[in-house]
Amino acid sequence: MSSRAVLAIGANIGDRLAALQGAIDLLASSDGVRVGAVSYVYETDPVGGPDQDDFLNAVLLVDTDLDPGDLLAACQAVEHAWHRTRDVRWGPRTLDIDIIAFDEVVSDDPDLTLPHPRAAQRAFVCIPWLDADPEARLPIEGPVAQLLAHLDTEGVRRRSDLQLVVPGAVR
Ligand code: A4P
Ligand code: MG
Repeated sequence: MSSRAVLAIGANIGDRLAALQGAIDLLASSDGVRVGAVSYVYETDPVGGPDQDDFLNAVLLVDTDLDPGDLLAACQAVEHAWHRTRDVRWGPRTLDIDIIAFDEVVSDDPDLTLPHPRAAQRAFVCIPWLDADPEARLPIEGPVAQLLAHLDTEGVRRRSDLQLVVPGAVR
């Protein structure tokens, strides 16, 4: 049986748009992963971590036959393909892929915490998630539109000049 997962992608080094598009392309070609809706692209002020450049962020919905752990492994393989290094927590990165939610799964496993523990506080996740799914709900927390009403959205700017494409999707 197929599951629905919500993935947040972000990049703030190098060709950021190419990294986000590359993530979509590689995920779409991963066994057991089908990419559905993709949000608009947002330029976002960095949250936490050292002084660093702005991010591009987006959210995608995927249908998957994988279990959560195998989906995380697939995401990490895609990060690795973009030469992601892990030097500084919350530091700059060529590509970050977080699993925001996986069906209604709730887990406090530090290797895969579901839903993502910081998603509800992050406008750079909630705003694009609502593009991809206006009815989005975060397990435990509730409707994403209600969460967003309490967040500072100033640092999240839509880049209408940039567009992500789902391979094979009819436009
Ligand atoms: N991990 C646990 N739960 C999850 C999950 N739901 N999805 C584990 C993905 N990974 C999860 O992640 C560290 C470990 O988290 C992994 O080994 C995995 O098993 P990482 O990607 O290696 O390191 P990280 O991303 O630096 O740490 P973390 O805690 O995931 O950071 P966040 O919360 O992802 O924050 N500002 C803007 N504007 N835009 C951003 O995209 N991103 C971050 C990173 C900070 N500030 C940002 C942005
Ligand atoms: Mg991460």
